[in-house]
Amino acid sequence: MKMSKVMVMFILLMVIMGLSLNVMAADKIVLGFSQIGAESEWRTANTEDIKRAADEDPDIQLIFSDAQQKQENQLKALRSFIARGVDVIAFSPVVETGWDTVLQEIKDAGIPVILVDRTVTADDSYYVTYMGSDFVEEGQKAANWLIEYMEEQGRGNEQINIVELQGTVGSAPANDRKTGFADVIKDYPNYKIIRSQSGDFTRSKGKEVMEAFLKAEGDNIDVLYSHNDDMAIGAIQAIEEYGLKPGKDIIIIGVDAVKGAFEAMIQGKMNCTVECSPLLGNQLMQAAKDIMAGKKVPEHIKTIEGIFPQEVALEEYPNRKY
Ligand code: GZL
Ligand code: ZN
Repeated sequence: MKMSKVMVMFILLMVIMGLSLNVMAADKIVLGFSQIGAESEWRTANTEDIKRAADEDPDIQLIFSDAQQKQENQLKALRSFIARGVDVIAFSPVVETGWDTVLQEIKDAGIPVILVDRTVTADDSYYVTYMGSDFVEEGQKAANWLIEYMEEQGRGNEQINIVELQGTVGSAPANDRKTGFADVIKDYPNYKIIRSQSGDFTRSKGKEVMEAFLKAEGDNIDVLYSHNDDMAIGAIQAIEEYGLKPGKDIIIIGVDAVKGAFEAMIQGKMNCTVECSPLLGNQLMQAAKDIMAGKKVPEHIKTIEGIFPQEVALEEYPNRKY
């Protein structure tokens, strides 16, 4: 059956229209991001900053997914990004292991990967860059501050009993903050971790575990080292309910430097927080654009961060962005 010239023209027109529409949509980089959840002030600040940066960037279309702290939800989200054919995939892995298969699937689909905030044990050929803090260094900073502080208090040679609230079991920050802290105190035999358990980075679990520590060790506890400020804030409530003074009877060190920690330090209930910045939004958008432009991206984009003891909390508080 001979197709009329009009029909051929019409089909051609449709094809050209389709292609041009495709090209139009293609001018935005489609970035799929799988977020862990909303377990802490840090996490919500990280999410807000990533969404802000994407909204402000005309070249990026963000597809955001919240996994409610479940690895299986992250795996589902990553596979949905592959199915949608996004340009770049980014995620903050809730734990370090269990990603090899999906990372291979993403590699086979030819989609570049950016690790945000936390790392994985999988081979680093599976991702273009890891942007985030050096958690071992954060643990070392916490321990070094404690030793210096105890010296200043004239307690450097006392037996110092420490309880440790660990982050989410299996997560890079929990593993590495534990390692970094232990690395430093191993040279000081009078510093001893007498209890260590996960509070899963949340205030409620931090309070619960601290209650158990107090029941078991009570007045025997000199220091609390908490892998994040949220668990420390939960523990402060437990310490007060137990009848001790947080920040005085028990020296409290947290990590993140969220506003809640500054408020606790200003009240004299917490002694120090090691900064771990969640403000990775701009770096993430820039890395996605550089990757799509074929530019070289460093394999580790390290977050710049400090440490804030109680005595600077009041003056620093107004500058805090999260
Ligand atoms: C650290 C981040 C941790 C924070 C917690 O970069 O992964 O997860 O320290 C958060 O507050 O829940
Ligand atoms: Zn590094």
